[in-house]
Amino acid sequence: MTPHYITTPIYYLNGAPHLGHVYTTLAADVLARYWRLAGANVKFLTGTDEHGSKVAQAAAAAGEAPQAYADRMALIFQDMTRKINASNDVFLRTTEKRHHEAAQALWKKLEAAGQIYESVYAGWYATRDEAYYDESEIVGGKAPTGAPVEWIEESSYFFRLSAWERPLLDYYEAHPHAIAPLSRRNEVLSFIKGGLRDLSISRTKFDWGVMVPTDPAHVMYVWVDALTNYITALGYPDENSSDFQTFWPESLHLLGKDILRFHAVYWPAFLMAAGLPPPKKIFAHGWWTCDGEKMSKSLGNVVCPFNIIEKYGLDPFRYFLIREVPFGQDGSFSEAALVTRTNSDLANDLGNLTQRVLSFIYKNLDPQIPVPGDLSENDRELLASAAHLEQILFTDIDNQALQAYCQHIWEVIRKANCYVDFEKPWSLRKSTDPQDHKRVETVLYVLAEVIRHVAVYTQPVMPDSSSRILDQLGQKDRTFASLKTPLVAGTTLCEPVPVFPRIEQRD
Ligand code: ME8
Repeated sequence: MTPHYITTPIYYLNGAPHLGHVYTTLAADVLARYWRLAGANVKFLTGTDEHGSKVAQAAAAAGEAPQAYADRMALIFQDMTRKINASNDVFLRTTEKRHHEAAQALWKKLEAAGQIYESVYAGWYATRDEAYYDESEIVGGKAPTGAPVEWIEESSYFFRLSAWERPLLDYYEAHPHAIAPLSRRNEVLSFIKGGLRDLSISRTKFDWGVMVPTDPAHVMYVWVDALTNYITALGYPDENSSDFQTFWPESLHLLGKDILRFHAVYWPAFLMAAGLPPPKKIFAHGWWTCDGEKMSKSLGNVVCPFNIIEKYGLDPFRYFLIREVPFGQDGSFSEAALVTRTNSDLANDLGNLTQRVLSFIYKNLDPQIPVPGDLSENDRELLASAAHLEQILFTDIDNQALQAYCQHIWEVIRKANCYVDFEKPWSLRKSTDPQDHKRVETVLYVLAEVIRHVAVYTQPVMPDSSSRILDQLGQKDRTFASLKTPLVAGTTLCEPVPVFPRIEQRD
C-alpha cells in the first residue's frame, strides 16, 4: 500500500491555539488514523513556526526573549495535540538545529542552481500575514486580508519565482488532482497565469530567523524556512534517509485556504528549483466562523476549543467538527449546533443502537455473541451494507471527503435501527416458540456484527468512544482487515456502559 505522509501547517506562536488550529490538526489525525488502520505506512507531522517578525513582536510584547517565548508557547501547542488526542508521529519546531540545517541546505541548493540573486526590496509587507503585497493589491491602505501593511526598503535576496510560471502551470496541468478542492485549484491557476514576480526571500531588519548560510547579515524570509519543515521532518538534507525515500513526495499537505498560495505556488517552485519533486497533494479546507461571525479577539467570540472539550467531551467535539461541514467549505461554529448534533447522531442513533443491543445480549444471552441461525433476506441486506462500507469509506478518505465518511457510516447505523424496529427481538423473546428464540439470536448476532463494523470505522473520528464500544464487544483486533473475518460467536461481552450520554439542552 502507498505510504501516507500527512501534514498540518506549522502554527505561529503569537497566541494560544484556537479552533482553527485544532480543526486542521484533527482532520489530519482522522486521515492518519484511517490509513494506519488500513495497514499503510503513515507519518503524521505537525509543529510550530517559531521565526519571523510576527513571533518576534509577540515575544517583545510579552517581555520575553524570542527563544524563551518560543519554548513556552511551543509547549502549549504540544499540549493541544494531546488534548485533542492527535496521533502525530512528529512535532517539529522550526528553532530546532536539524531544521536550521535543512533550511540552509535548501537555500544553498537554490543558490547553486542560480535561483537566488541579491537586490533591494521596496514594497509593502504585512507582519500579521508574514506576506509581501504588490501596490495593486493594497485596498484602503491595507492588505487584501485586512492586515495592516508597512512600507519596507531593504537589501534582500530574491528567488527567481518568475521563471517557474510555466513549469508550475505544466505541472498542474499534468497533475489535475494536486490541488483540491477544484475551486481552489482554479484560484491557484489564475493567480499563476496573472504573472509571477520574483520573491524577496531574506530580511535584514531583524534577526529572529534562520541565518542565510552565505550572508550572516540576512535571515531567511519566514515562509522559506517554514515550508522547508515538511522535508526537515523526513531527514532532509539527507535525501537517502529512509523517511525521505519512503515519504517524499507521497505527501498530503492539509491547510486553510488562507495559506494556499504559499503552499501551491512558492513551495512547489522552491522544490522544483532545487531538483526535488513537488508535494503530491495540497488540500485547502474552509474557514470556521463563530455563530456566523469572524472570530476575533476584539469581538470576544474566539472559540476556546478546550472549554468546549471540557464541557461536552472530546469525541463529540471531534465528531461535530468533522461531520458538520463538508471538508473544504466554510463552517459556522455554535454550541447549540454541537449539542443538537451530539444528541441526534451520537446519543440517539449510535448510542441507542449499541446500548440496546449490547445490554440485551449481556442480560439475556449468557453474555456471549450468539450463534446465528439461517440468515433472512433482511439480515443479509444489513450485513451487506456494513460490508460495503470498506470500499465507500476508502473512496471518501482518498478524496478527503471527511463529512461523507461520517454520513456513510451513519446510513448503516440508521438502517440497523430500522432493522431493530422491524425485527422486534424484544417481543420475540417473550414468545414460547423455540424457533423465535433462535431468531432472536440471529438478529442479535447480525446487530453485533454491524456494531463491530461501525465501531471499527468510527475509530479515526472518535478513537476513545469507538474503543470503548469495541471493548464492550470483546474485540481485540480492531484493524480494517479484522472485518474480513466474521464476528466470532461465543465471544464474551463486557458489561455495557452507555458511551454517548445525551446533553441536556439549557434554555
Ligand atoms: O499560517 N478556520 O500559521 P497560523 C479554519 N505559520 N482553520 C483555521 C482558522 C479558522 N478560522 N484559523 C486558523 C501559519 N486555521 C503559518 C503556516 S506552514 C509551512 C506555515 C488553521 O498559526 C488553518 O489550517 O496562522 C490555517 O491555514 C492555519 O490554521 C494558520 O495557522
